[in-house]
Amino acid sequence: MDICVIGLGYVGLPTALEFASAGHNVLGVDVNKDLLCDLDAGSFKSPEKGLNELYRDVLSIGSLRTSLNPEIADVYILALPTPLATNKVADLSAIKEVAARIRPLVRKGTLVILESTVPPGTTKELEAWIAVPGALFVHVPERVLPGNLLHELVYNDRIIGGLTDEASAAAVALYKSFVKGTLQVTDAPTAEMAKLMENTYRDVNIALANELTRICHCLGISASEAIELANQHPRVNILRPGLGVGGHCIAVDPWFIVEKVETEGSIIRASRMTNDSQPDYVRKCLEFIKGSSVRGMRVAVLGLAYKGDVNDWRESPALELLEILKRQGAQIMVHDPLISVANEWQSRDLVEVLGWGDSVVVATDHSYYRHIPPDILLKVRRNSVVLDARGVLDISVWKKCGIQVHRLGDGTAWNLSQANDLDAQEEA
Ligand code: SAJ
Repeated sequence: MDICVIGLGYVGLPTALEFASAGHNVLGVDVNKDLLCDLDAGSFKSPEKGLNELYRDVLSIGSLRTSLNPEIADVYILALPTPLATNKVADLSAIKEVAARIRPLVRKGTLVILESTVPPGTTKELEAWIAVPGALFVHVPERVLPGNLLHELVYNDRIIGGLTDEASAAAVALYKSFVKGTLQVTDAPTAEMAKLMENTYRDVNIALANELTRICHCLGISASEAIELANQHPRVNILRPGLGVGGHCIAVDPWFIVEKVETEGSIIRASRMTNDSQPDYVRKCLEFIKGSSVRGMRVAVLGLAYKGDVNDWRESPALELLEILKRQGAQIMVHDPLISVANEWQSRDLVEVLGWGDSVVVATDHSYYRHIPPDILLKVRRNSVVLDARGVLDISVWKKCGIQVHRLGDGTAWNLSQANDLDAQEEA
């Protein structure tokens, strides 16, 4: 089949490579000329496990071409960004624009697949934007986890939501060429909603863990121990509190549900608010433990990525924390083992960062931080306050080095009204 994959991001490119490796002729389309040059020149590199090997295999077969422009094909796969606009609704402009570009190329029987995460009803809208009678439209939401992307792309079950049975059947036949998981057929709005529900479920559950931990702080109860005990119930699985939710999916997708029905969605909205306010909550925790406002404090922040062991800082709550600390007059130094620069933040040497700060906040649960050797820990300044907002540090090793580590939910009573008082004093 001739397949045109439009959008070669973290979903589109691996998808294009899998189809190319499965024997299809693939045209990869993107607006990023540098990426296309790298792909054509054989110099593309990715930190994602297995992706470089797959790319080299495809290069040797010669089944992937790239272009800035779509061409006539049997199948179009749209893997385009659908960010959140400032008014908390989905920005579908990239999809609309591509719909206009492929419209003259689509024929009766052409399969148009939307992989991007979208509000319910968007696949139907896409059909109207393209408006070619007999063309087949399907929503096939992506479900991959950065860091384990290729494995999940092949082995996860996939939802296939066609506007018609014929469209679903065509998509099933296509995805069978590399997906080993089950292909579950439904209609397009159900597929759209199922994808959004997956990430909303996770967001609400993370918010619950964060909220329970805040309540435990007020009561002087160990949230981590209580969560561990509650999770021994066979039907309970409370997640971990942290710095909030990052990445471009979980912090965004719940809004695509609530935008559709204004009169409902209170739990979903509240969860978004809780998770979004978590970086500022952690700032208050730091002030409480240190007993002073962050103004002038030398804060060493460990981690820029939105979650552990990835080099992705999209919507990272670590960056939000950095912005808050900067706004409030803290001095800041940053380290991340996988990211050298994110926005204005440049990763520095860990020894330098730890030796400089009079407080340390762990913002990302990179496994690297679990194994910081004692000779480096000895560089941490005496009397530094260490707040592990991700529960990743091996506290016993830090303790042996004479450093007390504070964790969210560790059982200490944190009366954050004191931090609120400091805020009020700052404002006055
Ligand atoms: N987090 C916590 N506490 C936890 C678990 C996670 O604070 O107990 C934080 C993480 O640190 C991170 C955020 O939540 O900042 C989200 O991380 P994640 O690993 O839960 O998910 P993502 O955003 O990397 O990928 C999600 C996945 N969806 C689900 O697990 C339901 C993935 O399968 C989707 O494909 C992806 O969103 C997407 O593209 O939609």
